[in-house]
Amino acid sequence: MARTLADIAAKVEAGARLDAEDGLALLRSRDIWAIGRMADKVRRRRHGLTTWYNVNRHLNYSNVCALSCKFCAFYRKKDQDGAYAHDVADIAEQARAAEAAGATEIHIVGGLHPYLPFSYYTEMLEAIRAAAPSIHVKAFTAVEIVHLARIDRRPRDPEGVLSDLQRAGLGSLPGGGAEVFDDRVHDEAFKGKIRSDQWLEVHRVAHRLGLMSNATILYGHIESLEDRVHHFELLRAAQDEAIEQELPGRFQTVIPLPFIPDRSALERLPGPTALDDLKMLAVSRLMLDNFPHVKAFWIMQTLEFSQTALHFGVDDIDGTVVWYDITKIGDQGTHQEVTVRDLRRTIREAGFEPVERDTLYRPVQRSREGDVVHAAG
Ligand code: V47
Repeated sequence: MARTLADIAAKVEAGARLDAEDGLALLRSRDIWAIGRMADKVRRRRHGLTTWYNVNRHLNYSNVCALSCKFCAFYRKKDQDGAYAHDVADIAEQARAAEAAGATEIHIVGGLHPYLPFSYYTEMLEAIRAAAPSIHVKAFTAVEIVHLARIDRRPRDPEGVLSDLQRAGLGSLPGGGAEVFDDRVHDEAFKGKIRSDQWLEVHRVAHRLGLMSNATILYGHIESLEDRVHHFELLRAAQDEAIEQELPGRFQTVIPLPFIPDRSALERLPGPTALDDLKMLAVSRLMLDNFPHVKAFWIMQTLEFSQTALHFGVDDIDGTVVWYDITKIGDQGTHQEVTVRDLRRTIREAGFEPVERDTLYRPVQRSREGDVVHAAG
């Protein structure tokens, strides 16, 4: 018999785990209020009214990429107009400026640069540590980690790469590059990228080494609803395993990313609607019952939308951001920033309580001047 929303609501009420059929029924349903109520219930059970945000800065060290993923408008080929790769000294200076402006985190990702040596990445981390010792470096997607394992002259595996990066100052892994865990979609929209098994393996290794990490799902392009549910199932199983094995690292946060068609090779596609966006955030909360946090990334959804999303399972908004190059809607430039004041007002106005966090979700306390005085244990 087909699963009804009432069946699912009863499971949610009882704190029971949803299965793939439930996930599919939720994604197929048009009853956005019923879905929102369930997600909000689970969110409030876990976090009450607390809504996290962070003072961060995103940095894209290079847009040069060996791949040509159809959904991506960010990459350039090495000699193409607009291709760039920042010097280590420039990156360290940006980290210093970010720290001086009060950021607790720098989020660094780039394309798969075909020629930069492995030493560029370790030197980048060391230079940041010297220039901005208090800043947490969340950097390099699983895709970049596998790329680094391939480019080094010594035979490497992701474990060796991650250990070297960790020694040089890497603090955690972001959730990018997961796209949708399905081979058909992979071959059509991001052929050449690592597949789901490798993405999950890099995160497993990171967790073994004590690194926290995040996970994304890129939806609203050529994937099916079944593919989305399958993606959630694989992420949930990976987190179950980390918990069962008591690994020192875990997934902290899921970030559902709506596909932005602008300037990509899939520009003819319409991209997801706002209702689909709300549903994906809510279903992420409901399916990923072992992920503590669901994050709205306002860069891709707008801050106004993120405010509504707080009623659909979201407990976290990333962040002050400042610079972002990977996606731009319409004629937006690279400078994309919100102030702490706007973030807090957005959260408060929705009826929630803003709490500044560091990357590991410890509350940050600041002096009246705005200096970090304490990130509680
Ligand atoms: O890996 C690329 C995606 C990701 C497009 O871990 C696109 O805290 C939509 O992963 N439309 C980068 N998405 C962003 C990301 C992220 C963002 C915020 C926080 C965290 C975190 C991670 O953006 C890429 C790719 O999956 N992406 N092109 C596009 N056209």
